[in-house]
Amino acid sequence: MTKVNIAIAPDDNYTVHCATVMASVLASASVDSEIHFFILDGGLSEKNKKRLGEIEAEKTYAIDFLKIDESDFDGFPGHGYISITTWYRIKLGSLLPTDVERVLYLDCDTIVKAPLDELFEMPMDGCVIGTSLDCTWQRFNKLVGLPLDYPYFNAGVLLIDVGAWKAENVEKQIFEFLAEDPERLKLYDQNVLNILLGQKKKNLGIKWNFQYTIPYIEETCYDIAPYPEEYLQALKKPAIIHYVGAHKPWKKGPGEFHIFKNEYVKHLKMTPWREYADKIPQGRVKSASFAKNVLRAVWRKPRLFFKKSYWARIRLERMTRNIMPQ
Ligand SMILES: [Mn+2]
Repeated sequence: MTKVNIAIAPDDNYTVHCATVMASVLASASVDSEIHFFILDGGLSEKNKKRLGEIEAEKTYAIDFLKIDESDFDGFPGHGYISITTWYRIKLGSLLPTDVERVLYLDCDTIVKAPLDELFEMPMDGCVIGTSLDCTWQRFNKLVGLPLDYPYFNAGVLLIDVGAWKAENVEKQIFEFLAEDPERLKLYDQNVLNILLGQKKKNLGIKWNFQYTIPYIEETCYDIAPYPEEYLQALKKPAIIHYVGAHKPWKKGPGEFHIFKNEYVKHLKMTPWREYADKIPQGRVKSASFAKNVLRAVWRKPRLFFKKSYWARIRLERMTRNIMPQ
C-alpha cells in the first residue's frame, strides 16, 4: 500500500479547479495506493469544503483541511492570474500531521494522468524536493540573476520530503530571506525556492510537470535544445499536465485551443461542479495555414519578430505537429 499525499491550495474561486485536479488524481490512481488530500485553507466556504468531499470516483479518498493563518502572509503580493494562495505551500512543513513523510503539492491548473506511486517510492537521494524544469527556465534565470545554465524548476508540481524540509529549516529560511529585504516579495515563492533550494532538488523529468504553451500566441517556450527527445516523449504521454500561463483551458481566448483542453473538461465532469462544463467556451480550431498563423501572431505583437524564443517556439511547433495526441 503506497501512501499518496497531495496538497492543493485553492481559494473559493478555484475550488472548482481544485476538485478537477483531485478527480484526475483519483481517476489515475493505482489499486494499491491510499489517497489523502490536504487542502490549504485560507478561508474556504463551508459549502465548497463539503463539495470537495463529493467527487465521483471508484477510488475512495481522505481529505483534511489545513487552516492557514492569513496573518502569516500579511502584505504578500498576488499578481495578475497568480493568487496569494501560491504562498501557502511554504507552510506545508509545519501544517501537515507529523506522520506525513512525503507530500506532492499540485497547482490548481494541473491534471494528473498517471499513478503517483512512483513519486512516493523513489529514493530522494538526500534532496529536499523533487521538481521538473520550468518551460521558460532561461528567461527566469536572467530575471532572478541565476547562472544561465542553472536548471530552473517550476514550482507548480513540488514533491516535498517533509522530514528533510523540516531538518533543513526551509520554512524559517524562506521567511528570513524575505524579511531581510521586502523587495524580495516581488520574486514570488517560485523564484525564492529556486534561490534557496536550487542545489537540493531532484530532477523528476519533464513528463511530471508538462507545460504546454499555446502555439503562435505565447512567445515563451521550452528551451528544449538540451532535451528534445525527452520533450517529445512527455508530449506523447505526460504524467502531469500543467496549464501554465494566463491562457487556461476553462477561459475564453487562446486557452480554448489548448491541446490538452479535453483532459480538463473530462475530469471537471467527475466533480460536483460538472454543470460548469457546459459553460466552457468551445474553441473552434482555426485551420489557417502555418504561415498565416505566424503572420497573424507577429502582426498582433510585432516585437515577436525579434525574439529568438518565439522562433524556437515555432520550430518546436513544427516538430511536434505530427505527434499531437488529438
Ligand atoms: Mn500553475
